[in-house]
Amino acid sequence: MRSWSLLFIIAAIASVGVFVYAPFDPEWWMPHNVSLTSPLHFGADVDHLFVLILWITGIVFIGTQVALGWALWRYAARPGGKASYTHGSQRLEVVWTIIPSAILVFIALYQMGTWSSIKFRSAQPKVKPIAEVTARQFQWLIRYAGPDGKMNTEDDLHTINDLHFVKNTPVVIHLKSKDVLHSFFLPQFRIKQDAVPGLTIPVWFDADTEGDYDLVCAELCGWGHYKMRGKVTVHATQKDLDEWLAGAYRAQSQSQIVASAGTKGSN
Ligand SMILES: [Cu+2]
Repeated sequence: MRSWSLLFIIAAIASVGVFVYAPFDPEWWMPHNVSLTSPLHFGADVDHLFVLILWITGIVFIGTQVALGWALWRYAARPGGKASYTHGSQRLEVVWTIIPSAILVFIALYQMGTWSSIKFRSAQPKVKPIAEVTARQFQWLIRYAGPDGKMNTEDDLHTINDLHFVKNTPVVIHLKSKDVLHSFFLPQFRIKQDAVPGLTIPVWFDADTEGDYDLVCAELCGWGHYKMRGKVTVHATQKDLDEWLAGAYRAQSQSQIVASAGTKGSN
């Protein structure tokens, strides 16, 4: 029936509208990007790739939807109409196999520079890791070097779901997992890296705006996956970060004193 073809054509027009609107208003469909102008501005590169792929898939999508709408309308069942049988077109099949393959090869080559600057160890900034981030069901355990400036010593500072650093400064963290696969995901930084049990994986990034951002797990890691959510605080200056570190360290020492006094009391 022709009226049904109209319904499907309207659905296609609505989806095409969404596609056409999306590249002109990225904040509508992607989290705000805080890594556009900073020294490690992967955010801008990743967004460029997103939008490029959106244009390619969008144009193909519009083309196929127009063809679909035309076919629905042109070949809708009509009283007295006769079905015609066709074996298809081999030439058409070759064309629609070669074009997508060529597009895929192009994207694979085009993104290589961005991929290597985010993932290749040779691109890792030569700075001391600011923290060790260990994923476990269902928390991010974060360890900073304490006052001695060294990691894995008695005076380390431990926080849960709370990562701090300074804007416009390259940040390196060491990512680990205690149990299963997790994925360290900073949506506003366009950074995503699996945390793999048994491996220590360096991850680097930075931000150009101070503020609070999300740290979430992007790998379905168990029943509590949804609550594996942390906070990233980007400070304006090193002084602000040092003040926060000192305060957190004082709070940790105090709770340790209280805890040890509690144990002594109960003995
Ligand atoms: Cu997880």
